[in-house]
Amino acid sequence: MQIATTHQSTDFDGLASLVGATLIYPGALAVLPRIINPNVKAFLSIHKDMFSLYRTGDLDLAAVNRLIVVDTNKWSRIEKGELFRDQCKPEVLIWDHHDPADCDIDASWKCQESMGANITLMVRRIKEQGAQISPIQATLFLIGLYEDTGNLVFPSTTAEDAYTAAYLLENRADLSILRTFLQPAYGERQKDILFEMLKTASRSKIHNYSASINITHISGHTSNLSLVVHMYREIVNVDVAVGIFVQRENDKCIVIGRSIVSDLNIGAVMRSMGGGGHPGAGSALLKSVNPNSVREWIVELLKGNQESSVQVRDLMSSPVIHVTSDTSMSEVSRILEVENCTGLPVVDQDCLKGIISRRDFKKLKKAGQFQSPVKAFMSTKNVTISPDKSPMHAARLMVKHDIGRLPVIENDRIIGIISRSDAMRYFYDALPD
Ligand SMILES: [Mn+2]
Repeated sequence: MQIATTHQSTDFDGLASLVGATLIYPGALAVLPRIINPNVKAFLSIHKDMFSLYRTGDLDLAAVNRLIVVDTNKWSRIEKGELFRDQCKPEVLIWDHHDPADCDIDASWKCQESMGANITLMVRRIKEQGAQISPIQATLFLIGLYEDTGNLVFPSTTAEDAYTAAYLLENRADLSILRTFLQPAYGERQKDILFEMLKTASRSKIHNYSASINITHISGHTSNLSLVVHMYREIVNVDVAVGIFVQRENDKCIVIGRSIVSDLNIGAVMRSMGGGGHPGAGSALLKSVNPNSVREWIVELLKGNQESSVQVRDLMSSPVIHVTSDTSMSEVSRILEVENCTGLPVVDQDCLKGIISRRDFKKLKKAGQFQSPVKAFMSTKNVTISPDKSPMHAARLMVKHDIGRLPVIENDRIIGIISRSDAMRYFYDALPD
């Protein structure tokens, strides 16, 4: 007997991959774990008859000679994983899109590729085999794909994910059904907690990013707290939001974080606390802790381990094309022309005195003033940056002050200049080697 199975707390990508496996391996039985996500449960309560799904209890597991594992690479996430690993020992095949380095399953065949959704890998094979995908299957596959890629906007999304979405739409995936089930479970309970959090919301600065770490007391099981934190971050409008949910009755703290800046890696913070996650999202579960200490701990972790790998130092231009404070305005005008730039730093003995830009020329009233030194016209309220800051920080300063370049200052000396285009080049991955 061959069976396919997926991780516990099955999400749509897991269920889609499970159904996908039955198309790739006709004859394989799809075994659904006992614990599945609430929205998957809602989907199945309506679509149950459309898919033949089994539970581990329905089958004689000793008779399993081939196990197809989809959307996970760990024994611990598979129901009866130990039994398969230690006793039944079937031939194992893996289809997974998580980091292969985390894989602890010794499989005889693997398809492991980084992809936004696992179903993308499986649809590739289904297509090659020429198997038909029904509109209901296409809908389920697309829900899985959209859920794991955040509607194709998560950074892990690949071009192949997007092509696969198109292919599933060609196969008549139904977007209105998809919307019904992808709509997250934001109910009364989640709303109450969100409102509670907003009452005590505060913002602070960590490495020039905005952060909000909130402590809220909850009681009883609440699903979808991660959605609450996601909404909280958007409403409070911070780069990083962390919810510390205190459950008095069982002495637990559920910590859930969201970050939209790569310099503050939530996954790394949660791993330090014994949890896990991605750079943008993560969680941890702590027992017998004081929530205030947890908050301080998170602040320390966010401050400590987050050093942007690429710094302003790596992107700045140096040496700096500049003028000195007694350079005449006519000479400045000529240099701006020759260098084809809109502004220049004014530097005396490596010290920044000011910035002169094309718009400062409006201050010139009489033609004779062209012979006056630049120091009379330059602006002296200069926004600068230190070389160890991140490109994101530089970009924000430029947007905030509406300027096109930032002098880079170290030990009171100008050591370079970073322009808007330098920062943009970095964001578009054209970083010089
Ligand atoms: Mn997945």
